[in-house]
Amino acid sequence: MTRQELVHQIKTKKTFLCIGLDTDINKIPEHLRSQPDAILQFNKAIIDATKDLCVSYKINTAFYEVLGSKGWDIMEQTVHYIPSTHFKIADAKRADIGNTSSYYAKAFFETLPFDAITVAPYMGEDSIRPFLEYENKWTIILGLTSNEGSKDFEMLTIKNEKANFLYEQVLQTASKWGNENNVMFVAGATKAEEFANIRKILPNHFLLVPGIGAQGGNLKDVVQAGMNKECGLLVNASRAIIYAGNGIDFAAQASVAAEKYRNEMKIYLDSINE
Ligand code: OMP
Repeated sequence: MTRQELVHQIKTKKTFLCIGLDTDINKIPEHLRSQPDAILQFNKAIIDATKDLCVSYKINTAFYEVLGSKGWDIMEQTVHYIPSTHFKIADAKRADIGNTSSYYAKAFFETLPFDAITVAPYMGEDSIRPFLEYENKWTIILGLTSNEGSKDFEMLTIKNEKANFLYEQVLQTASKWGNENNVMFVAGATKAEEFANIRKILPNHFLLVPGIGAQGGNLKDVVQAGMNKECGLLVNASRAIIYAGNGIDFAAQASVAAEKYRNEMKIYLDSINE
């Protein structure tokens, strides 16, 4: 999907919500659990109920890999079920030596029809380059993550003339590997106090923002410091939406939770279009 198409979807649907399909067999409603294709049924019901409220779905591969080959098959069927209008993210956090990365890229961009993949920048440019060679595909590089451990490396003080923290150096260097049309960065909603700083370094890039809902990040804080004239944000919630209910009406409950976020996002989007 191109940047133009993504921005068009955001403006038309008045939402920049990304729903995380972190589907866990232990958390899905009991009435589904005994069925052989429980996770696929769950995902399909969630997608049917929420597709008008979001522009993107993020499949965290861990929740599928844990099930072995069956899980990989469910992931494949799920990504094919997502409408072509939606931005499909493989949250796989890959990147390796170039030769290996080229097969990760092929796996997620050719064998599977994802629009984007999350990658770790630690191994440097040659580990990311193979992902960038695909036209109209996106590489989402971990910038400042939402977890506690971000302080261990990402927030290390490095103090050179351009950066105070290591994550800033990552944003500065890695943004040059690609461009605003094929690179996004992860910025955790729990780190909203750093968003103004992130926007100084990357005024135009899209940011994938996980961490609202279950991790306690706040949508308003993220938007106030992080939104740009094209929106520039994909805000992800996984557990807060997909497990909003756990009865027969779980999909309707997920839709209610997604709609709450969408309604708030609509107000913010209207304010940049005025
Ligand atoms: P919830 O906390 O349930 O909304 O899930 C958040 C999702 O975003 C999970 O799939 C995480 O693996 C992912 N994530 C983070 O929570 N923090 C990050 O810094 C980066 C990611 C990610 O790359 O998506």
